[in-house]
Amino acid sequence: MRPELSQLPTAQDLSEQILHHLTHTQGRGPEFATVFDWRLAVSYTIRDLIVTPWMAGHRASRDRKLKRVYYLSMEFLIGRILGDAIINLGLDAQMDQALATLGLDRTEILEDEPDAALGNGGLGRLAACFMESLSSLGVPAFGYGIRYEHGLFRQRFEGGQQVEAPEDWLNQPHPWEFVRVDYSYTVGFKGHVETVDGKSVWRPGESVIARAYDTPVIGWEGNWANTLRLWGAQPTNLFDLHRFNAGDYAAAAEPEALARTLSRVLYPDDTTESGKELRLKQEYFLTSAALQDIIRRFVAEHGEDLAHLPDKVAIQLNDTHPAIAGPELIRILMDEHGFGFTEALGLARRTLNYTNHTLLPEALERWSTWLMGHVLPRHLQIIEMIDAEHRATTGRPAHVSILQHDQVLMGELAFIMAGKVNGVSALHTDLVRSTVFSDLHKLHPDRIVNETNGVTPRRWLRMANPPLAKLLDQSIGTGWTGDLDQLKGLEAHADDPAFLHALRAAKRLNKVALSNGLLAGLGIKADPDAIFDVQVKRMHEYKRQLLNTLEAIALWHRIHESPNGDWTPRLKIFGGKAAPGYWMAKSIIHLINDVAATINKDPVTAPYLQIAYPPNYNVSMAEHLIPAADLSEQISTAGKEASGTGNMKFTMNGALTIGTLDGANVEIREQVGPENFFLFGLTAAEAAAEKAKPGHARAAIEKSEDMKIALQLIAEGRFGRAEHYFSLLDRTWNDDPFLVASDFASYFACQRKVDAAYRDARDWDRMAALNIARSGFFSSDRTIRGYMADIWKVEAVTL
Ligand code: NTF
Repeated sequence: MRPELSQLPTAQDLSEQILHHLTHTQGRGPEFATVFDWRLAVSYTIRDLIVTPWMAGHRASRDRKLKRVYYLSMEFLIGRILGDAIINLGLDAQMDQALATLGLDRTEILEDEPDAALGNGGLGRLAACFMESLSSLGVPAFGYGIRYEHGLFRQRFEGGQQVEAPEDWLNQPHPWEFVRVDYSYTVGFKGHVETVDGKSVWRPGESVIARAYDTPVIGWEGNWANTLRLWGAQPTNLFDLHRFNAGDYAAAAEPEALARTLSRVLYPDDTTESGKELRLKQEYFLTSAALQDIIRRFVAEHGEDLAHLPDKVAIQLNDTHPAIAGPELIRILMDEHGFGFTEALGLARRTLNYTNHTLLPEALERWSTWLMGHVLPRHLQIIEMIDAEHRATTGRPAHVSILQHDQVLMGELAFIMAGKVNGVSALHTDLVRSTVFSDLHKLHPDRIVNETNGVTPRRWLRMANPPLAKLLDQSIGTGWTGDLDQLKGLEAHADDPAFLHALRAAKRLNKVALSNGLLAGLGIKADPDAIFDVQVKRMHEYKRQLLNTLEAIALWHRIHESPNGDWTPRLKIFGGKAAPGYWMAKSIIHLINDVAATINKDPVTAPYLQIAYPPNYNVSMAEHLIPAADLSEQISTAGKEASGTGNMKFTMNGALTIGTLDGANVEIREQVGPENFFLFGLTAAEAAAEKAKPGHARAAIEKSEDMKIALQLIAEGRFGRAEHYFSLLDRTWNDDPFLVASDFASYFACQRKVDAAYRDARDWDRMAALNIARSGFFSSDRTIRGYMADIWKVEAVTL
């Protein structure tokens, strides 16, 4: 335990500070204060405590001239901040006491905070876990992103169908951020390139101001805090006074409206590239502001000579979204600092690194050359120079290049401009080497490295699962929170009936709490002794929520055939949003809701099978669902899920996985042992071969009576109108690109093994204990250490 812990505020200090902020920051007396006022007062109290280590860290990094990590990401899916900050500061008990003396309800206060939903799914949540681990390890780092006024849309269901509404987390004061009016940068777009004294000069045709909003991210034990710096767009001229005075108020406000659209909304799509000019502008807005800020800080600390940039700066590009950083850094070095092209290129490559998060071809960003030239004319020239240089130095033939078919391939650009390129699980990295980037890998065999994803155990175990955290503390001590490998110590308890009993009791508490929530929210009466079988993630065909749904239908049908059979009760829980324009994913949502509506009111099957699909799945909901899960559904078509991180959270929380050999499932199974993992389905290689067979879907359906019946029941209109599902059925019979049919029989059989295993409580609990004990590898602390050693070459600070 750190020495300063004794200097932490007492419960009384905290309650005094809360009252102080209530009065002096919120301007409210306790007698008039709402939950919101109290929550803000509590947040400011906690923020005050973060500021001290935060500033100390900044000073230390600056004074010691340390190398820093800069994580550029279009998404940071942070969720709520307050609960996590209290825990990381080690103030859990004191705060509980303080709130109790003030007569406040802790849960009510914590749940009043809106989720900061500045991301879609895995990529954005990984960035948030990384920020927390960077602080927990004491690595000097900045996260750079966009301060979207509207995060990911809110989802509700009408007639079983997804309806989207705007999210408005900034419609109320956000107590965690500090606005930095002095850190504002101009970001240009469009215009033309001139040659002045033999040098290229870009004259942008439009510009906006990027203004910094800083949120400190406190690490475990409160020793270090890094900054998440989000850029908000501001107009260069607030409004057109001339037009205003002429009475044209709408037109007068145009410059402001135009600028603000840049940071208005998060693109609600994670796995398809979007060909929108606004999206390209957002990407450049983030990148340009971040690079200007990085260079300003470098010059302030190390002087004007940017030749040393790679010694002090490691930039990580989270997917291709900020890949324009390559040409932008070269532009700054050449056009603004007088470097030659080759030298600028070399410096940029030693500074930049790129993480690939998906192999799905539709997700690999590409921009039309026309659009790139229109929005960023100078960058297009530089991209052409990068491409020419690369082909000249590697002998790469002209038909494979960054610019192909009038498009700029951002993956190629990111790869060519990166010192290191990493995949996010062992399997994914192998596939990055052998598929999307196979020819670049041959030219640069040392460039691709693997860094298997991880998640922060502070949020996903200590905070989300208090009953389990308490049991772990009692069984192996508290050290696991900062050193997840210590969970290994649990193996010694895996055969101890008292421990297993306590483990079951902890899980049951979570299941009861969730059941109460489902009853209140959805009217579903869940049996806490049923298997809680959970699939939560973005809705996407490759993740195969359809496979899970068809299994439910087939099971329902089988129970009907022998209602007196020995069935294991199961509650299937789904959660997830579909991209608003992704028709097929929306159709699957509709189907799940229709199937749930029919099955849940069937008195014959009700004791054995229920389906719950709470709307608006987000980080906070995940914190409730994951700790209550017995079974984690990780059933993507092998070769499609780059890693998965939800799979790791479930494992840590003692859920067993039913899964394919995909993404990090492979490593989870290796770690926990194949006997503690429910494996089914084709491997990545088998899946690729299967897809190549003509008529694979129909052939597989014909072989599985259960699948055939499930499809038949949908086609008969047993779950809402059949015509809603004609396209879905047609696609499943005739195309089935994600091999639902080919894996169905294996999945169905595996689920029956799960049923049988769950009936042996003792053995199930033992498997759950071993899953927890062997999940230490999936801490994002381990991942960050990997990036530090293999990619960034930075060290943690000891204060
Ligand atoms: C996601 N990619 C992958 O689909 C997940 O498997 C992975 O765990 C996370 O990244 C984090 O690495 C994306 O969200 C995107 F946008 F790249 F498709």
